[in-house]
Amino acid sequence: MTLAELDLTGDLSRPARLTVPDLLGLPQHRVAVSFECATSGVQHHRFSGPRLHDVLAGAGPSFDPVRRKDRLRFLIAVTGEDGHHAVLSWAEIDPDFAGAAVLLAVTVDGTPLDASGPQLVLPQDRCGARHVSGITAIRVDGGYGLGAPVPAPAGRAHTG
Ligand SMILES: Nc1nc2c(c(=O)[nH]1)N[C@H]1C(S)=C(S)[C@@H](COP(=O)(O)O)O[C@H]1N2
Ligand SMILES: [Mo]
Repeated sequence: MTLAELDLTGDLSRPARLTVPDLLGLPQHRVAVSFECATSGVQHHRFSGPRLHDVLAGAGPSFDPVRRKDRLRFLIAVTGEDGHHAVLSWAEIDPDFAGAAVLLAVTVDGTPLDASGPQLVLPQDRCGARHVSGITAIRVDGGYGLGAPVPAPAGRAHTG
């Protein structure tokens, strides 16, 4: 069996190429979710895997950890093998902000995702559309590439 690989890139000190066995090295969480699909109605699934926040924090996002406001400009862009694409904000999964228990699932309904790749699980979403499956890339972006201003020197700004 060929292991699917996921490229974790962007504003990170430790970008990585991850497989499901790599993700099994982090604390695993289980969740049962129900979501509605516009075309197929309500779906129920059980997922397990690490928290997305744990995966990304391990890759060293390039914000100032003591300035909470510095995290607010970060987004997380998730891409599936078929090109399906969704973004989250960093604050959505940060325990100091919305703290959603988003998982990077490595099993669905007991079936390992080693070959097909991990799936995004968002227990807070009513709709299923952001549950991107077969994830091939996650990009963390602090916004400088999108024209965000460079932050004020440390010590002058409010810490948030
Ligand atoms: N890669 C990928 N993931 C995807 C989609 C997709 O088109 N491509 N569709 C989404 C939508 S619209 C829904 S409702 C759920 C469907 O999940 P299910 O197949 O388990 O019902 O997957 C989501 N994840
Ligand atoms: Mo859907």
